[in-house]
Amino acid sequence: MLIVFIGPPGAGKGTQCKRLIDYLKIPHLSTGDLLREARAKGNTLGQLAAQYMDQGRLVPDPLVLAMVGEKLNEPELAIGCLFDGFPRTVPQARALDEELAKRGTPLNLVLEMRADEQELIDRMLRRAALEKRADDNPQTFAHRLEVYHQQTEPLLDYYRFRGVLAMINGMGTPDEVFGRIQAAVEARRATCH
Ligand code: B4P
Repeated sequence: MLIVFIGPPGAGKGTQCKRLIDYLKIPHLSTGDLLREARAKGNTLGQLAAQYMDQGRLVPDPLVLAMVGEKLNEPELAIGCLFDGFPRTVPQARALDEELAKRGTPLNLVLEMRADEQELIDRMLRRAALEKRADDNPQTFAHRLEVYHQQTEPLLDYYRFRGVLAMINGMGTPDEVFGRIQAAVEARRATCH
């Protein structure tokens, strides 16, 4: 299955992807992880990306698409993939659709993770204390939420129109949220066969 996770920062995309990888045994592609890896290596992409990430802005589409383009051609993605935090803009979604259309493997499901804004802020503060990520501070986080509403939410209509969108309530324990995701995945699987 080819599944996209969309949601505001802290909605639990990364957390739930880890569980779904174990459940479905398919590869995972997290643009956030790839960008943080590039940053840790200190290469040109990483240095450029850091300037955007630290301000809570999206990394420009051409940089993200160049980075993801190579990965999309890897043969193991033919069995499926969990796209975590990608696409985040309509041009990214169009580029992904074009690539998947060339391979004749359209997206099966887009999971929209939703959670109350105060809960997102509380999670970010807890993660900030543990992981010390440069983009987990109240000011940057507020900007990341604004960017989500402006640039990423339009994707929801894009995918609703294509009939692949499912809303997941991201409130509650990670186990409770995963139960809802499992139900949505199984419902879609039943219609795929
Ligand atoms: P991401 O790495 O995608 O990060 P995120 O939105 O903060 O996280 P996520 O929703 O995965 O939350 P998580 O599970 O970790 O992006 C970071 C930055 O990279 C972006 O701001 C942007 O600059 C750049 N970027 C990435 N992709 C891009 C793209 N395609 N285009 C352009 N720029 C891009 O959960 C958060 C915390 O909550 C964790 O500590 C977790 O333990 C906790 N948590 C999760 N679920 C919980 C639950 N049910 N209850 C309690 N706590 C929970």
